[in-house]
Parts: sequence; structure tokens; C-alpha cells
Amino acid sequence: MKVHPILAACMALAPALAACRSEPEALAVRDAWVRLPAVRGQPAGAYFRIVGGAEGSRLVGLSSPMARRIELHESMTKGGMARMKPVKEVEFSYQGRIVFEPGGKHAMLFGLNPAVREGGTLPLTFAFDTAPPLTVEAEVRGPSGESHGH
Ligand SMILES: [Cu+2]
Repeated sequence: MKVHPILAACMALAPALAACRSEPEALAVRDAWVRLPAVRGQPAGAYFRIVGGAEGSRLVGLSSPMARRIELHESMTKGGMARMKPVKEVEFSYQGRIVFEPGGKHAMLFGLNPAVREGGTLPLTFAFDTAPPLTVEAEVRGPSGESHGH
């Protein structure tokens, strides 16, 4: 049987490392929020953090009763141009965390229900390869970080 290099390092340093433990932190989605598009009909962005979970866990998709379809995207800069491409799944590591944030990895919500309003919430369900799905309420924010006071 192959010993994972991280586990091997843990075993060697075990007396000194309190962080080495056999039980993974419970899988959780934190700080989920949705940014409404500046132009009605455009996709909305969703951002969140994933913590915990078993080693090599993968986020394989998102869904919401308030969106027709949700894609996972990765942003990158190519030749000075900001681009993004869809990704099928995102791996996150044992005791690690992944962050979806503006300018980085993000989820895009297509066909958003018009009833979704700034200041409200919307349910997002996260599907994983080896863990049961998690549903959280994401805070809905306006197109910019600041309020426009209309
Ligand atoms: Cu995108």
C-alpha cells in the first residue's frame, strides 16, 4: 500500500505537529454570496469557501432552484485579457480549503429567476464526488460592492 507523502511527513513529525490528526475537519461551505449582473439577463457570479472534507475531495457541481444552470469557471489573464473557462470539477485537499472569489474560480448562474433580489438569499446546493451534497443560503448582493442608493 502506498503511503501518501503528506501522511508520511505527518508520521515523521507527529509528536511536534498538533495539526496531524486522522479525523478530517467536517466538510462545509462558508461565506457564500451571489453577485447580481449589472445587465439583466446576464449570468450572476457565485463565490464561497469550501473547508474540510476528505483528502482529494472534489466539488463536481452546483445547482439551485433559482437558476436554470450553474457552471464552474476559472478566471485567467491571457495576453493582458481577462478570460474565463468552464471547469468540470475542482479538487480540494485534505484539511485544505478552496476559495471562489471575484477574479479567480467562481460559479456562474445562468437563467436566474427574476424573483432573486439584492438583499435576499438564494439556496445553492453543492455536489461532491464522495460526500453527500450540502445546501447553503447565499447572500445576494448588487452588481458592485457598493450600494447605489436608488
Ligand atoms: Cu465565469
